[in-house]
Amino acid sequence: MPAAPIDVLLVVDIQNDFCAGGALAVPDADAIVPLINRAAGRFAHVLLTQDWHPRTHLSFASMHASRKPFDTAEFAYGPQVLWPDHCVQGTRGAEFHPELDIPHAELILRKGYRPTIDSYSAFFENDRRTPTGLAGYLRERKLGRLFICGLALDFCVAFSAVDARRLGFDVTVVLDACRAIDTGGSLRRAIGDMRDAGVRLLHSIELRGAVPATR
Ligand code: VGL
Ligand code: ZN
Repeated sequence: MPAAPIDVLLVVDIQNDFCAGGALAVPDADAIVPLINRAAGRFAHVLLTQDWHPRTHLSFASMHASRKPFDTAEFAYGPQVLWPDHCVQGTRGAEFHPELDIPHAELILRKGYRPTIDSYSAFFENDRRTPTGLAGYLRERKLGRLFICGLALDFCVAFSAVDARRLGFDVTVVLDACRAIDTGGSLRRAIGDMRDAGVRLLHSIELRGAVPATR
């Protein structure tokens, strides 16, 4: 019999620029940090993602004359939302929230570092082709049952969850440990896409039944 898949918590983009006072602040983002710290305590294996852009990233509205943040532009790979400059490599805005407290996190996966390709998903960049390497990492370590939380629910969390399902992982999103940007109908679309892909959605209280306490 094949061994049972191992549980892992993927904590997405809990960085200053997505929190209060940040360049791309997600409403009420700070409220989820204690929930995530508590959830992480249940998992033996936790991975973090970090949005990590060069200063002149093409997803920044500032790179496009006469374009504003939250406009949509046509990129080589299709439509792309233009963002305020955020999570620039080596800046305070790109650092993790000071109250994020997960010393046992095993991996920090940086994404969005290619100047002309954005990367919402922790698995594939927005061209939907360029892999980040995370699928191979998870498979090699037999981390087959993913729980995902963080920012933003309608972009990096949802894209990661849907890709993980397509790659054959068992995927649960912990909804109350996420917050959304919600621009141009993105939140409705993201919830629909996750449901269609077979992503389980639950509340952090339900982790008690879903994940045996390992720490
Ligand atoms: C994100 C927009 C741009 C996210 C990252 O973490 O969801 N959203 N970069
Ligand atoms: Zn970004």
